[in-house]
This record gives sequence, C-alpha cells and structure tokens, in this order.
Amino acid sequence: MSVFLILVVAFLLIVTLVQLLRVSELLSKIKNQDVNEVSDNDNNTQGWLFLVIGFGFIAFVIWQMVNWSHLLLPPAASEHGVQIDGLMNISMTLILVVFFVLSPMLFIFAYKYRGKKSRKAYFFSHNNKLEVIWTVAPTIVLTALIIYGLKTWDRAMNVEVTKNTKIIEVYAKQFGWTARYSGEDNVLGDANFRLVRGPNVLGVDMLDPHAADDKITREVHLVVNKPVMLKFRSQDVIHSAYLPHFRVQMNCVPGIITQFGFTPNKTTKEMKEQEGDEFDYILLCNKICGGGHWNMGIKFIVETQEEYDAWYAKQETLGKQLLTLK
Ligand SMILES: [Cu+2]
Repeated sequence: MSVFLILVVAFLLIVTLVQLLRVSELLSKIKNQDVNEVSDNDNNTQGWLFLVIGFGFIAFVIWQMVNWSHLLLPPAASEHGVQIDGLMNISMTLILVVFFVLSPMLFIFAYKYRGKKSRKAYFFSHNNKLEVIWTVAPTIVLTALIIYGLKTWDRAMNVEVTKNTKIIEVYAKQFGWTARYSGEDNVLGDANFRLVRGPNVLGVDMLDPHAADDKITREVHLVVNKPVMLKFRSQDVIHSAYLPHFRVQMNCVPGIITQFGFTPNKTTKEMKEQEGDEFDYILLCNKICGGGHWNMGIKFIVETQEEYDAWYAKQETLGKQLLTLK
C-alpha cells in the first residue's frame, strides 16, 4: 500500500512540475519574452551551484577518506604482499595528487569563465607545444607505473618451488573448501574428479604411491616465514581463492590446476595482538559461484614450527582415513 501511495505522490509531483512549467511559458508569452534565453542571472546561479556542488563533492571525498579508512585491510602479512602494497600506495598517491590539484581547478575555472553577456569567448584552435607536453608527461608517468606494476606482478607470480616449500592443495566446490597436505614426500597424490566417491571427497587416486601419506584437513596451518605453494582445483564451477591479508588471489578452474606461492611473515597470534582478538586469517571465495557463495571460507592459521608440528602430527594420513571409513 505504501509503495502505491509513494508512486501516486511521485506522479502528482511530476504533473505539478509540468503544469508549473506551462504557466511560466504562458506568462513569458504574455510578457513577450523568450523562455529559452539565458540571462546573466541564470549564468551566475549555475556558476555558483557548480562551485558549491564541486567543492561539496571534494569535501565528501575527504570525509570518506577520514571516516572509512578503518575499513581498509591491515598491512600485508606476506613477503610479496609488502611489494603489492607499495605498488598500490604509489598508484593511489599519484591518483590523489592529480585529483586534488585538477578537480578544484576544474570547478574554479568553470565558475570564473561562466557565461556573461559582455564577454566573448577567445578562439584558440591549436598549440603544438601544449599538445606535446600533455601527451609526453602522462606517457612517461604511466609507462614507469606500468613497468613497475609488471615487475611486481612477475615477482609475485613466478615463485620457484624449493625443497623448503610446503605443497598444499586447496580444493573448491559448491560451497566449501577442503585442504590436502602433500605428506612426508611433499608430493600430492594424483587426483581426478571421476574418482570422487564416498569418503574420497577429493577424488584422490589411491593407487598412486604419493597419495597414501597425504592428509585432508578442514583448516590450513602454515609455518611463519616458510614458503608455501597452494595448488587449486575446483569440482564444479569457477571459484576464486582469496586470501586478503596475504594479498593472494587465484581462480580455481575445473579441469586445470592453478597455483600461488607465497611466504606468510606474521603469525595469527601477532595479528591478533595488532588487530584485536577476533582476528583470523581466512580464505574466501571471490567469484559469485552460486547460492552459498557468501558462506564459502576456510580458516588459515600461521604459527611457529613447533605449534605446526604438533598440529600436523595429530592429522590422520589419507591412507588411514579411507581405511577406517571403509
Ligand atoms: Cu565459490
């Protein structure tokens, strides 16, 4: 009912406005005036409005930066994440400097040179020097920024697997994540979605000798300052593994294995001290993958080697898990 009333009110308002316009048109006809003629008075009003709305907008931008800055992510908790933050900070600084210099100029000049009966616009067709300056200057800045960006990207994406690198599979399906540790041999057993059956939820090929020592877990534990290589698979649709605090994101695509290697450099405990007790690292799905997408997360815990070893020893190997379940 209230929606209907709102629609009626909106309709009546439009009708009133149209009628008012008609009245003013008729009035000007009687007075023998052209309604479409723009007077100096109109120009002044519009010029002032432009100035007020423009600077109001800049003030709102500053207000948002001050009041909403607590919603930004905390500083990166991985080695490459610090470089990504550096790239982000330089890009944002450049954008903000240009924004805060150019937009006030835009509003001030639009006001200063607003229409006036006594003033005639100056005809200015071309200036080679100016054209060269405003083409070359942005080209240099943007080229430098792009090269810097590509280098940062390259360093983050081409991480080599050393013998110290822990290999962990992160498996996505509608709607949840499962992790698989590669076991003592640090090699993941082969897997295929056709083998997904009963308790073998990841479709691991148990005939592969590398498979028996793998361990399936419901959370991911990592050792601080030790490199890790996450290998992603998906069972159904494209998901995206997103670890905001480590500045990690990678698509999980059915049929192929994607990967992301990184080194976490702050333990969960250190982050709790810094960010508050509710803090936890989390891997979220960042691809709208269906109805339960919003609830698709898995906890990550970064800890010391001793804490990790204690936890890891308690996890059953896949060979044992499947045997006991059979
Ligand atoms: Cu998903």
